[in-house]
Order: sequence, then structure tokens, then C-alpha cells
Amino acid sequence: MMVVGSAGRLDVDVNGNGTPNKVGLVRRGDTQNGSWTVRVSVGSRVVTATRKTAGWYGSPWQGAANVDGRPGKELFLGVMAGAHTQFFAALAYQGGKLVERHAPSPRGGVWTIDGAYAIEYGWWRRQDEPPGVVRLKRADRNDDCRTFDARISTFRWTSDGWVRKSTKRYPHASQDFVSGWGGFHIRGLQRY
Ligand SMILES: [Ca+2]
Repeated sequence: MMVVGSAGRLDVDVNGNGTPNKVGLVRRGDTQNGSWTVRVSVGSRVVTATRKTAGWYGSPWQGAANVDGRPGKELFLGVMAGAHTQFFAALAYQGGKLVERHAPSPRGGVWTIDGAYAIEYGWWRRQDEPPGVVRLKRADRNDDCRTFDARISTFRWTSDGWVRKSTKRYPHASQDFVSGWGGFHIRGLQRY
């Protein structure tokens, strides 16, 4: 069992009142079949969330960032990892509990990142944009082995969930154009 955060380094403003909440993380099991439980102190209460992990090596903690634009930061924790793909759950404090804030993508609600020879998959947020705007940059290598089918999709969180605002497609993008797209490019989150 691994316990992190006791030294306070995971303190995060989860409920958005401007004061950090104490966040604790407990990990159980092993790399292949594990789980984690995150505990957040809110006032005199403690709210928790538990998820199973598969293929996850090391700490599942990726960081915290306000991605949905609602007050408070979402906690990003790894749930599954493949050879080069990683999947994360994002937990938001809402209605007095931790709820999962799904990614604006069709991949089962998890936040996917990838960076490999044939694919770049990453999430971006610019500080100069309104709260709740997030961008998916995805590029798949074409059959010519040289260029990429690349897309940049912009989403905004609303009371009805994520809404796609725009998608730009670059069907024959160069390697230079898509290089470095993969991973999180959001302040507060580790890239990989
Ligand atoms: Ca938020």
C-alpha cells in the first residue's frame, strides 16, 4: 500500500472556495490489477472515490487542473496503461461528492493520451481562453508513412456537458506540424 500526500503536497482547491483541500491517495494491489482511493477533506467531511487500475505502474497521480471551468480543480488519476497509451479519470467535486468528469471524446469517458510512431493524442488548454475550453489534438500517421491525418477539436463545458465548438482537419499534416501533440498540455498536469 502506498500513501502519498501526507506531507501536504497534494493539497488542491477541489471545491473552489479559494482554500486548498487536503487530498490523500491510497494505492492497493499491483501493476496489473490494482486500485486507488482518493480522499478529499471538505470542511468537516471527507469525500472519497475509488477506481480500479490495469497495467498502471507507479503513482496514478497526474495532477489537478480546472478543466471544466466550474469552481475548483479536477483531480486526474491514471486508471489504465498500455504500451504507450494512458487513460485517466478526472474527478470533480460536485453536489457534495466526487463525480467523474468524462472527457469530450467517444472513448468511454476516460481521458486518453498517446505519443508513438503512428499516433499523437493530447489535451490542450490555453490560459488566454475562457474557462471550460479544452482542445483535443489528434494525429494518425497516413499510409504514406510520412504525413499525418490531423485534427484539432475544441470543446466547451456547459450545463449540458461538453459541446464541440469546432474541428479543424489537416489530412496531410507534416511530422513537424504534429510533433509533440501527445500528452497533457494543461497547467497543473504532468504531460505523460
Ligand atoms: Ca473545475
